[in-house]
Amino acid sequence: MPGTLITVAPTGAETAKADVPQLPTTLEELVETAQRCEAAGAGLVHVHVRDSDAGHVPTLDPVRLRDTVQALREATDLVVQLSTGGSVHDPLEARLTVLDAEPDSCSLTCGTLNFGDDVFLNPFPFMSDLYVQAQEREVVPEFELFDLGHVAALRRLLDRHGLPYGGKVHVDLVTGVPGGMPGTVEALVAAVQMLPPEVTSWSATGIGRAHLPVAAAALAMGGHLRVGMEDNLVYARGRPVQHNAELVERVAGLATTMQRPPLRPDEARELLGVKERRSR
Ligand code: KMH
Ligand code: ZN
Repeated sequence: MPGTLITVAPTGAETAKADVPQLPTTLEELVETAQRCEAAGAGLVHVHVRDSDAGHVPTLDPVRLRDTVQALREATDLVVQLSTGGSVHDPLEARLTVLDAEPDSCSLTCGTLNFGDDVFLNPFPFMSDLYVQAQEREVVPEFELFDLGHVAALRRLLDRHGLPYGGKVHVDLVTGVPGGMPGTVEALVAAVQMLPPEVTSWSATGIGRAHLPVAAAALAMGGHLRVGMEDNLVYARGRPVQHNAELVERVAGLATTMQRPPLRPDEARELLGVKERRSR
């Protein structure tokens, strides 16, 4: 069985810096986090950018996005994935412009869902536009599947537009969002059983306290892992996460125990079929 791709999602768009000061939101904090997570076993960083001049709110500012990709590429070998989900308040048009920053990879959510008390909007025409533009720009999408209907929508997308750039199809099964599939082993098994045959690798995310059982189940089923403060702020009962690297270290240990040690960034690049954009 192959090793384990560990994705770290260090920031997200939902948590306020004022509530969680250890959340990495500045460029310096993000780079330091990426370096420590790489050393702990991460192969990919899933990035949401914040505007540190304006209360650390989520932003899709093109200059900040480009600077962030460049800084992470210079400081680490991690696969750099930009979120095209942004925050629930970002307009669809702005979310498409994320590709202008030329990341290695971009997230692509395969359907609309309730997201807590909000709605995370992903109509099929938007998914199609994003997918085709990613193909044209040679950016590898990671399909974010929050529900079983999203698995079916991925099949529709692949039928209509063919394979992504690089020929690999990597999905992340996101469980435990209020409005999506629950963070249970049963939901994970159902989603994995429905994956289209084109899927070459999958990872799983459990939101909040689901992150550990979902990680353990994913490892046992041959899947890869995503952890990070975007998804979970509690390391153990009564003990907040102090740094994203703690979460990476813990699942890297679990993966190693399961005889599926963390993939190095170059192995992650091969797994996902990303284009070589580093100048070193
Ligand atoms: N922040 C959520 C609304 C993604 O990064 O593509 C969407 C999200 C998914 O986090
Ligand atoms: Zn995200």
